Amino acid sequence: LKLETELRQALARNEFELHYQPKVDMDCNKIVGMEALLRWQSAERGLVTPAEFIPLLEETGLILPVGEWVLREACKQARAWQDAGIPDVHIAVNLSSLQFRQPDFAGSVLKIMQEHGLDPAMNGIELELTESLLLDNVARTIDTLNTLHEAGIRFSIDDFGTGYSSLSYLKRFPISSLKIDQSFVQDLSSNRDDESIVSAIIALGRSLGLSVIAEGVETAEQSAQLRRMGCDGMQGYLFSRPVPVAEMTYLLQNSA
Ligand code: G
Ligand code: G
Ligand code: MN
Ligand code: NA
Repeated sequence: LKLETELRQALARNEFELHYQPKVDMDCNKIVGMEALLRWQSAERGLVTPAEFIPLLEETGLILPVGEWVLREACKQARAWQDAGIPDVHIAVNLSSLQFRQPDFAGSVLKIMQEHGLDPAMNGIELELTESLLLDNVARTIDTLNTLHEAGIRFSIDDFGTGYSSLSYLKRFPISSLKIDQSFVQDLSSNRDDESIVSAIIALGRSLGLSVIAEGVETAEQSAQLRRMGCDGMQGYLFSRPVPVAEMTYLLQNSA
């Protein structure tokens, strides 16, 4: 069976699921949010990670219905956690450029939140955008971001440092946080260039009033260094891998 056909069936058969990876505060280790990461639970292939199928979803346009499913699922889960008395859950959803460029993307996000009884200003759905997505048609990007921002949606820039963000654009986008790409975190303690880049991103974030989250934090040493450098939060295997919903619920219930 062609992978494309399998992916269409996966959507129809509801074989996609979201795993969640906590973002934690650097000082107190409290969970301050989480990133939703798409997984495909295939009968034939087992658990498939997105690196293996996102490119094809994008090529075929299937990312549109799948991306909408992701948003709905994240909203459904935010609703469920709220109903279970877990407050202030903040779910970050990754967006593809194709999705973001859909006519009235902003309206469709707000509609999905409304359908789940979520007030965008109260119950954080955060959207993770890449630098290349942001810089493709800046005028329209700002328009879409502003519409959603005014309703209370927050934005972060994913994989920050790997793209081409001009600092002047950064100031014009209503962004709340920068996520330092994990490639700079990996060798932080031994590589002076990485250390310089990370410290520059933290300084930039601070001067623009953005929170800075480090990705791919795997060791206590990296965590301690990032903390000394003034990083606000971290995400990575040190605290938790991306986990299924039941485990995430457990983590939330037991977060300091
Ligand atoms: O979860 P890792 O677990 O393997 O994710 C690999 C890549 O897939 C990451 O770059 C991540 O941004 C992307 N990704 C994960 N979930 C989604 C999603 O729901 N939508 C989009 N567009 N990308 C996703
Ligand atoms: O591109 P994006 O940042 O959205 O994707 C995050 C990717 O990083 C996912 O594939 C996720 O599973 C992976 N990831 C999360 N934490 C760690 C970590 O501590 N180490 C490594 N190597 N990968 C991680
Ligand atoms: Mn991401
Ligand atoms: Na990233």
